[in-house]
Amino acid sequence: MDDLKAKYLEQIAGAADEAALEAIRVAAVGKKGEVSLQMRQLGKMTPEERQVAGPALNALKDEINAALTAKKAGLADAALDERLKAEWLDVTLPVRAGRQGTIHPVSQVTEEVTAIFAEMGFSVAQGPRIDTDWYNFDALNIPSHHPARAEMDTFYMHRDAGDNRPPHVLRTHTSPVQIRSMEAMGAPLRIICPGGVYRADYDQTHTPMFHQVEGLAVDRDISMANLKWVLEEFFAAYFEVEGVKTRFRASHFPFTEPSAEVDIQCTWVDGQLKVGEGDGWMEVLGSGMVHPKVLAAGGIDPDEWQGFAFGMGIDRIAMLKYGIPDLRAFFESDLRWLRHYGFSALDVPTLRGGLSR
Ligand code: 2U9
Repeated sequence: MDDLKAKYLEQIAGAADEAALEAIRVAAVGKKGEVSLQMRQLGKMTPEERQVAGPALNALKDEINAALTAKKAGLADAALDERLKAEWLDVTLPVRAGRQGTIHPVSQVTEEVTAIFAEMGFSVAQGPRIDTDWYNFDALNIPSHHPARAEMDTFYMHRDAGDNRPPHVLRTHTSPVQIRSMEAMGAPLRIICPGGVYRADYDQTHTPMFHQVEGLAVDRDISMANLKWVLEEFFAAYFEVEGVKTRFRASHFPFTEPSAEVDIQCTWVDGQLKVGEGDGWMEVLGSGMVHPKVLAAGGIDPDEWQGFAFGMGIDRIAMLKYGIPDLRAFFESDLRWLRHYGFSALDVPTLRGGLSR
């Protein structure tokens, strides 16, 4: 037994890497290793012999295992030291000209939208991207077998058999954030919720992750007229024009009643979009008065309060304003694209200083 111990401890001490260490482990204490085979002989011994050999073999096994663990940690430390010596970076170097990063159009437009709505008294609310199906669907008046669930191409999180937690999804819209905000803050309320959302869809105009901004205003006597004014103010500020007419077309969403799809006035000049001019219309968002059941789900009494809500695609309004042709390029991290369409980090959008330069 002393020979075995000396042999393996020496081998462990000399192991050059994790693979060599694993080979030693298998040869010594693996299922068919030398120490394990010795242990199998215990059954053939007399009880007296076994009383001596049993504990000694166990102690030997423990000692070898401890040496293996210690050596493994030592090898990992040494490997890290090697990397730290080889890979280093001088953070005091000056930035190379032309090598500054840019602000992504999605971030830029999120800042612009935030600045405009802040002026109208809306604050920004955020929430988790993984949420329960209750917050994403039920609370928004989309029960289990509602066709809207199937239409949303939802990504469901994996669940192990026997996991009793409620089903979780990647949020398909930012609406669950509004439910959480109503629960946390109650009425009156004025918020916008910008952020990434997920739907299993991929083609020229759809990516599995995209960005939305939704808005919610709850008060005692809020109406569609307030919604129309807020949206027209928003579009004029966002597209940096004097005024924008809107056209409300009756529609249907489970979470609003009545509901409207909203078009903005526009025209095309030499292949360029001009918002707020001409007699063309372009659909840009969905909206409506919050359904009483949805207010109630957020803990707000629908007999006392009412509100409007709207939702639009941030990526889409970014494409419209900045003439970006392909949505998929937004998420490809192509440096040439980012340099071309990106914004300076120093030009923070404000209403007075200018939204975009
Ligand atoms: C609560 C109550 C109501 C948000 C709304 C829409 C209409 C809508 C789409 C626009 C383009 C999503 O990005 S898109 O595909 N959204 O049409 N969203 S009303 O309504 C809410 C939200 C939260 C509590």
